[in-house]
Amino acid sequence: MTKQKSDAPDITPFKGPAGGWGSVRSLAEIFPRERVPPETMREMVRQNKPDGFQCVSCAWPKPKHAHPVEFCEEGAKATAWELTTYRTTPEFFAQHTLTELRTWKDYDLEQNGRLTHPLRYDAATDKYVACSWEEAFDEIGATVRPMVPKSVVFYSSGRTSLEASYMYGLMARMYGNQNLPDSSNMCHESTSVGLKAAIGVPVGTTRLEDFEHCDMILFFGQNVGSNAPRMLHDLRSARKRGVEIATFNPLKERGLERFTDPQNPFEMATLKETNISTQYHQVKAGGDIAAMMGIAKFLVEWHDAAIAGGEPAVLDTAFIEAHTNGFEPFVAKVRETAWDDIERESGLPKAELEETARLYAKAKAVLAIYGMGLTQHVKGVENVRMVVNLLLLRGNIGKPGAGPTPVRGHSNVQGQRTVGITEKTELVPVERLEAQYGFTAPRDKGLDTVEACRGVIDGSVRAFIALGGNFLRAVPETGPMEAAWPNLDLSVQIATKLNRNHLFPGRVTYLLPCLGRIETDVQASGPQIVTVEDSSSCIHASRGKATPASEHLLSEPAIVAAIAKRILPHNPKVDWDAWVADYATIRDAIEETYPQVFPDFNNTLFEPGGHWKGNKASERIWLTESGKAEFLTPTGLSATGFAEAEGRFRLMTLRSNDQFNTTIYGYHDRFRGVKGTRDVLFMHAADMAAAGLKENQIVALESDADDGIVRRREGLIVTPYDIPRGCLGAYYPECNVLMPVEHHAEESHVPAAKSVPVRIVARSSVGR
Ligand SMILES: Nc1nc2c(c(=O)[nH]1)N[C@H]1C(S)=C(S)[C@@H](COP(=O)(O)OP(=O)(O)OC[C@H]3O[C@@H](n4cnc5c(=O)[nH]c(N)nc54)[C@H](O)[C@@H]3O)O[C@H]1N2
Ligand SMILES: Nc1nc2c(c(=O)[nH]1)N[C@H]1C(S)=C(S)[C@@H](COP(=O)(O)OP(=O)(O)OC[C@H]3O[C@@H](n4cnc5c(=O)[nH]c(N)nc54)[C@H](O)[C@@H]3O)O[C@H]1N2
Ligand SMILES: [Mo]
Repeated sequence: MTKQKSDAPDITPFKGPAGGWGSVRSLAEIFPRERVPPETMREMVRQNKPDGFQCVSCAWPKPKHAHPVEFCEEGAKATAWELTTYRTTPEFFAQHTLTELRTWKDYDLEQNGRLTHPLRYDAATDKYVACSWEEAFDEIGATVRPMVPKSVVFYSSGRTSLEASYMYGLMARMYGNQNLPDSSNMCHESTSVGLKAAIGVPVGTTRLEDFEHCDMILFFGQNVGSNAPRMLHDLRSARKRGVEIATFNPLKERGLERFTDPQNPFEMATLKETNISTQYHQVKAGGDIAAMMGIAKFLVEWHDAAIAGGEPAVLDTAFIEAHTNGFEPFVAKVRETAWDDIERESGLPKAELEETARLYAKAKAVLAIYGMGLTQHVKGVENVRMVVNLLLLRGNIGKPGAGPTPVRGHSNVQGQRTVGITEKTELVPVERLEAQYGFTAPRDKGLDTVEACRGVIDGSVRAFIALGGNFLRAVPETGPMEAAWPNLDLSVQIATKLNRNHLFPGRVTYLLPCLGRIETDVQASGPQIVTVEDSSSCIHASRGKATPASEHLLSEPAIVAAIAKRILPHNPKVDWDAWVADYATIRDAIEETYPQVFPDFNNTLFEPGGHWKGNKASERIWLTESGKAEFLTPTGLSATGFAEAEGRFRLMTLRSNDQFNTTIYGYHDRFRGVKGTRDVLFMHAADMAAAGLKENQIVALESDADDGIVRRREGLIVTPYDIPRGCLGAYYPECNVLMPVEHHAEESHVPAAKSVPVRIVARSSVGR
């Protein structure tokens, strides 16, 4: 394995559409890059099919009638990443200390290939050494059993199946805590909190069919071309029906502008493109509450005028009357908010907001699609509530073609919450679990991601077990977190590839390699399937058929069961071994705990398009305290949570088109024209001029959070870009070092990664 260099950067604007020949060329590079042989590539046609495996990339729903090849460029990358023929073996670890590996880049660590053996960290040599599974489980058990339950954290990343997640949550509760932070805590927790309070369900209310019934789409803060490319097909069909799409995003993201379907020979041959957004509003980072307030203000003004003039109403007063609560104070706030403030905070002229309001006022069914651009702010929950406010004004929830449509991240992140991966007691049927398994479940709230970080830093967290993910790299406050990690008494990482978190050992440290979802999982009763829930609450079976990367791998359910058996006293009501022998029995147990959500679970697994678990808000049944859908009066117009100050910028930490979260596939962000580097700082030319900066100049960013803590990211290449003034863009996770752990969404604790207060420190210049 040779390490890929990230120097020789080339940053030139990309002129092509999303999809198209660029995507085909990229696909042609992906499989050779991972040295995936042709017979393995055949796995690709089984991706996202009812009897195939569910893509390990994003959570976008899979259609009932799959395309012959139901995957996208990003899905292909994720598959090739898992099926790579590269291996990270005990021989590799014999040659490299962790001190040395910590100087490697994220890309090089994972590109080295799949982990093959269970490993124990040996402090004397500073190396991982192969060990037996029994040795690993026994020492983990012996370390965890005497610990204070509250000092142990059970993290999970949203790729893990419903089966493994259910067992994992149960294990934590039987052990005595709900310290179950997961990647959702860094992602759509603002949605789970915001939608639950507003409409009584923690998830979106729409399904793929709704794209066929909407006549307008509001699109906030989601980069569809890179992060959910299969949605481009749905957007394109909607556009072909004449659906208007009004997009709010500080950056002109290519997937939101133009798309050529790589699966359509005619489009490919003729270079035909579909324009996706019919309006594109480059809102300031953190300016969405203000923008939505502006739209609401037009609606209210037009409504008042219509009523006065005897014209038809603009607001859906019958719906508001019958179904909502809190309308009066919200509208009072809308009336009293000044246009000057709306324009300043959103960064958008009134005329642009009027364009969107005009469309919205006449649209009959509107989808509101959104992603991290709304959730990862200090006022992330208010952003989500504001989306609901807008929808409620015209009755756009609970009818075909209308409703909030959050785009979830990891392929099973929504499902994990459904089966008990949560730190919040009210989200779990504790009494049922107690009756089913004969134990007393903890009632104290557990640690979420932010609280787990605090605990690692202050030393109150003593053990950290991770079912997937790259926690240390994904969370804020990289410096203090890396410094504190070695103080842990136990660090256990269950993973498929080596990542940076694995290079920070605790006193006792194990790195346990598991099967990926695409691989065959054979247990005592034969080959197994697992299940996942997509963004639209549809549950799918997934059957892996590829040969496992190593004969020493165990499945996630097998690893969880083995740990559970070591850390818990014997309980005759939980037969961990029987569950591992036949995952259908885990699904029976899930059905017993959640009879309403999973009726007849084992017989609904292969429904085309997945089995919809239902959604009360989509039937206009509001499971809120008032029994109505709730308007929320926002507390202010800015979502950033910090004041403007001289020299202070709002940094958005972004994903490239060549990464999956902390997994870096390569150094090419095709849609943004970046090649050969990730050390880019996107900046407005006028801001560059005002700060006396030149293109390609190397600068550092420093945290400007007014908390006296020095946080610095060196070596960024200043790049003029079409971005609102006062805003900066740079890549995650390399910029997490700049994020204070206390800079998070107020109610949901999602780290506020889309408006990090920073200032620029100029260093030297470089030429091209
Ligand atoms: N290929 C690939 N697919 C992925 C992932 C991946 O890394 N790679 N990650 C997965 C996961 S876990 C998740 S959560 C999703 C993430 O997918 P997204 O939700 O698309 O997340 P980001 O890439 O962080 O980009 C957020 C978008 O919001 C915009 N934005 C930033 N700040 C604001 C703001 O204040 N207002 C508005 N309106 N927009 C703003 C940015 O310009 C960007 O276009 O994708 C999932 N799918
Ligand atoms: N600054 C900033 N920070 C962010 C974000 C941001 O936009 N900006 N986004 C946040 C979001 S939305 C998310 S979801 C988090 C992501 O946080 P995580 O979910 O913790 O991180 P990932 O990068 O998805 O995890 C990658 C690792 O998962 C392991 N893995 C892959 N497949 C499997 C598998 O099948 N089983 C197991 N056990 N392990 C596997 C591999 O070892 C790989 O190295 O990051 C968050 N952090
Ligand atoms: Mo995510």
